[in-house]
Amino acid sequence: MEIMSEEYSAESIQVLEGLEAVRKRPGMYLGDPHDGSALHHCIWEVVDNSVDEHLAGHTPIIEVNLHPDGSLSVRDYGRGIPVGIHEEFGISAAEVIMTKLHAGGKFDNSSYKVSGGLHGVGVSAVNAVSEWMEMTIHRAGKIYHQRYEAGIPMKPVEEIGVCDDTGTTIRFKPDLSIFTLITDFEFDQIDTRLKETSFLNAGLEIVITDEREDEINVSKHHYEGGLAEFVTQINSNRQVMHNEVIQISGEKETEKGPVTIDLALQWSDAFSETIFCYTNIIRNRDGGTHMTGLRGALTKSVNNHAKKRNLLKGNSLSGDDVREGLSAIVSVKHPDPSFSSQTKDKLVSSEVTSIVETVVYEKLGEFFEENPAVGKLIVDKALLASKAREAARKARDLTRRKGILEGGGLPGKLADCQSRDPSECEVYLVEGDSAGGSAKTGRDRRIQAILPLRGKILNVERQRRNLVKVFQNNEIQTMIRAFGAGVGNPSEDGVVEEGSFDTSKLRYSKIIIMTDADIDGAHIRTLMLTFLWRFMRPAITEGHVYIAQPPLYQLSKGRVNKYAFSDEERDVIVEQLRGDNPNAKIGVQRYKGLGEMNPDQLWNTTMDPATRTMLKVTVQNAEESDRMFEILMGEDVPDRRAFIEKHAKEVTNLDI
Ligand code: 0RA
Repeated sequence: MEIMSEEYSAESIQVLEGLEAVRKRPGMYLGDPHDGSALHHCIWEVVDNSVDEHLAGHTPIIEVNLHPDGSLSVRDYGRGIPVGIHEEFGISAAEVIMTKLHAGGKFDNSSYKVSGGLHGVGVSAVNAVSEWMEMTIHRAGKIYHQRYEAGIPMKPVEEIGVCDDTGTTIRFKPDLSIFTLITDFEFDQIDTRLKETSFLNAGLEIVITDEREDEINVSKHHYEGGLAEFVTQINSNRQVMHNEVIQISGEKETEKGPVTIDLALQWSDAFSETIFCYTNIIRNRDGGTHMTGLRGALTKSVNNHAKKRNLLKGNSLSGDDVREGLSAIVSVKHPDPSFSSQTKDKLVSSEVTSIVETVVYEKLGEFFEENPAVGKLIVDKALLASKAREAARKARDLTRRKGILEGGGLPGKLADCQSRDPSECEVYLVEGDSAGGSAKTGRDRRIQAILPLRGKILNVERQRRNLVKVFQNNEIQTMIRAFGAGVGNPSEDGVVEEGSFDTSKLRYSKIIIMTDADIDGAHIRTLMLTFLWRFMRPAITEGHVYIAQPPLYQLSKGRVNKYAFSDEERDVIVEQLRGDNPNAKIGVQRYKGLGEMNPDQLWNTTMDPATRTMLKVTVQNAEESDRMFEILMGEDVPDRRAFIEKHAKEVTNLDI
């Protein structure tokens, strides 16, 4: 390092203390450093600065590159970070931005400076957790550059050349002494998030280039239509009930300054509701006061319209009924928002509820007045939803009263385990009676229960209007009784109705789906997952659902038996068994079904907790999963074909 002025070194001591805090407790500033959240948060942090430069009207494009060396760069064509000497600190302003921990870190609320504001925890926190970072600035005809390692500048900002454009490039490589487990940037996650960013910033073009593989992958997002185009895209595989996306905007002066709201909404024939909420371009996963305002206005205005036009007999429509099939985006810009947590998952600023509610109620009322036919379609759909929900409730109560769901004892088909401690118990859902037989004999009967299910279970995705059929289905009743945790209805934003399904009552901490390794097996597995997703979702989201991995091949040479779980593994093992003798003709048996394995083989290869591998079913993105089940299991055949053709290459076991 160069020898620096005294002033510079004094300053750098403070900087070091700030950086050290971030490196010591990255979770406080950026999220979990092990599961990929902090890793990707770094990207959003850097991109947000360039988005601000776009909002200030200075860059039409942001380019994000994933480099083969594991670093990532973000480039914009804005004004370039100012490089002049900062009055207070006596060093380049750019260096201050890159190294001074943003005052108050993530605990301050200055996330609304539309111009030149650096929000979030600031790029300096990213710098602190980077093995290295490089800043390149094009400004006033000159190129400036500075490199940092673990957040520490290697030299003062240097002039390294001339240019005739302007802009900023930040390139950083995450420090793998801080990030573990998930250490690679995930293209799909980045693509999804930045697509969202460009939808929320109409006109901003974001280009993502993944240079890590030989085949370079480029994704461009540029939506002039903003929120309305976002909704159009969400509904692209659905039959919409009105062609125009309803757009609503409003602004209100508050004590804290002007609050503006923008919404786009459209109903389709889907059964689920999809509502995305944002505050200052940041997604609020758990909604909050903007969501409350929207919901209130929707229920009020649809009911109001229905009554005015005499479309209802008696009872009014519930919020859930009204929102069935709705896709909506709510975006709020607030000068000083409050959130329930540091991760900003839920907006709690109370004044927002009535602003959204008032504006939406008024505008939606006007829309229904001008489009009474659409209004009637929406009311009719809500009425259908209401009837189906009521019928389902009755069916569930009836089965419940008959003791079919609870209290009626365990199903006869279940070979239960001995232990009564759910934390160590697991239940195998096994396809077919013969595989069930092997599993019953081969299991550890102390902790493993076997529930054989016969044939294809009901495709619940096609029974969304006839839930009675779901609750009357034998295999489904059997599962509900065996698990002992109740059952919900497929519902509103995936939240199972209060008290209807309760994971704390689950009799087994692991529900393991074990089907044949063929197409039928895959289909049955998907049917089971569809049921669990729609009726017992917390079992999945709380990590109780697994997929067993039986082997595909048995390879034998003399008395030696080996098992292969993929074609590649088969080839490797065959080579191994051959050893020096290329002519040893190795016995290769392709297992067509679990039933072909004897109990010992099934235990050794698939069920022994000490040696088995299983896949845990996880959900990164509930909305995507909703759409996936809708497309894969729903009525629309062309959609399903298109989806499978698009994704066939990407799908691996782990995605299931
Ligand atoms: C402070 C002031 C100005 C621009 C920026 C920051 C700025 C920051 C970043 C971060 C990434 N890209 C950026 N582009 C600009 C305004 C300077 C002026 O008045 O010219």
